[in-house]
Amino acid sequence: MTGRSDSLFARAREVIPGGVNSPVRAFRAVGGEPPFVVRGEGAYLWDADGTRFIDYFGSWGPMILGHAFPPVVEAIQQAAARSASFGASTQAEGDLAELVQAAYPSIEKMRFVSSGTEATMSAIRVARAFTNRKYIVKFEGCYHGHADGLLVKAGSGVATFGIPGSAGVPEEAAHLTLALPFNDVAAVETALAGQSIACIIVEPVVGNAGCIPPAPGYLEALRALTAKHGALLIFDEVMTGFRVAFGGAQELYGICPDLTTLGKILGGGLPCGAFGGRADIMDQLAPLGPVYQAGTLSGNPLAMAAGIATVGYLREHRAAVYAKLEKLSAAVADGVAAAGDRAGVPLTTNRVGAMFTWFFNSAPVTDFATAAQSDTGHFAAFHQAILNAGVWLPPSQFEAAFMSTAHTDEDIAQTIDAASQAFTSIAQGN
Ligand code: KE4
Repeated sequence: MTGRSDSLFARAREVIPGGVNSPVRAFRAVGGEPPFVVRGEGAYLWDADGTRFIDYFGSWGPMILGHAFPPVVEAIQQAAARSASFGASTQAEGDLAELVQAAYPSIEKMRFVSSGTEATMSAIRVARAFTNRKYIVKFEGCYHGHADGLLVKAGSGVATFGIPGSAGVPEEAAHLTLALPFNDVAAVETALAGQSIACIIVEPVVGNAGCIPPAPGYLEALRALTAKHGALLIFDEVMTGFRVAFGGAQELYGICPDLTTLGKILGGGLPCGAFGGRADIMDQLAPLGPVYQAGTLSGNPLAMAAGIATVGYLREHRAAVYAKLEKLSAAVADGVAAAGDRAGVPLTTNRVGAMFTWFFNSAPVTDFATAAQSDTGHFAAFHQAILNAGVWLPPSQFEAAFMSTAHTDEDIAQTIDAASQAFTSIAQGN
């Protein structure tokens, strides 16, 4: 770090805890100081020192069409000229809702909110009301935002209730959540047989432990077991929605959840989330039913405009977009993996469509426990070396990398070359 970024970071730390508005941005897991971004265009970010980076975190998922995609920029500009917010209903909310329904047939009714956190906490509240049950199940390594009941670590035994995963989370809140191993059907059977569970919330493809695909038959088992025990199945597709397929993981794996949460790509980079599903469940919400949920900026016209432009473009160009994302993602994932092999650096590469992770691990990564065996020191060294070569990966071994339609074959070649040099440096013990 030199120049303006480091002075901007120093200033930020004076007024913002850690100098960041979200912890992962502080680079604590990889060392060094984060570049401060001044501009993005296409697949690239530029920092305050004028350095250009190929961007593989894409604002943590939203920027699937690349930064400053002209149709999205124009839509936001036009909406802003009509005022940024009304706090009243607009046509755009129905327009985007219908676009979502066309992609997610399981979503009979939905409500927009301003973040993925709001979406998941609201979905859980409506699930609890609908089932008249209070206990929920999540999975270790899955992140669903920072609502109290979702910041929970696994208890001592597989089927024991959670313990707080953060200071400030009362044990009473954690106690209502079971945190189970991902990809372990027996653990789910034990939990559902032993307790009256309102819902299971799952990242159908885990992104928040790094990318971990569901084992064959796992999602089908969650669907069958929740139906058998009267629990609702919530697919948290905040990350996978429009990412692994236009219709998300539920399209890719052919599963119909009771509720779905969306975010990230849905808002095209603006603050936007949504939760939705069966109408008989969603009609529990005020003003129709007894479940309260609200938001000043829910359905915000700028976010709706950005979402309509983004989701509309993905729908209009669906075949070409997802074919390109698959080609570019396979090329970079496999190319970097091959470079690691050549350098003798053990890697496990997990990928589902345009989300992927290189685990510094010689064993298969199938859940958080195996992901946690990865060599985070080697990851940190890799991250720093490849960043210095102009390639910006998500700054944690336990995050997924993302491809956009703006990346080019040249970007992929540059990335593989930078990775090869970084692996050589690691293999030489530098
Ligand atoms: P937000 O409240 O950050 O919009 O969404 C929370 C959320 C919910 N569900 C899933 C599957 C998510 O991945 C997220 C947020 N993802 C992280 C990235 N791992 C956001 C980045 C950050 O926290 O800064």
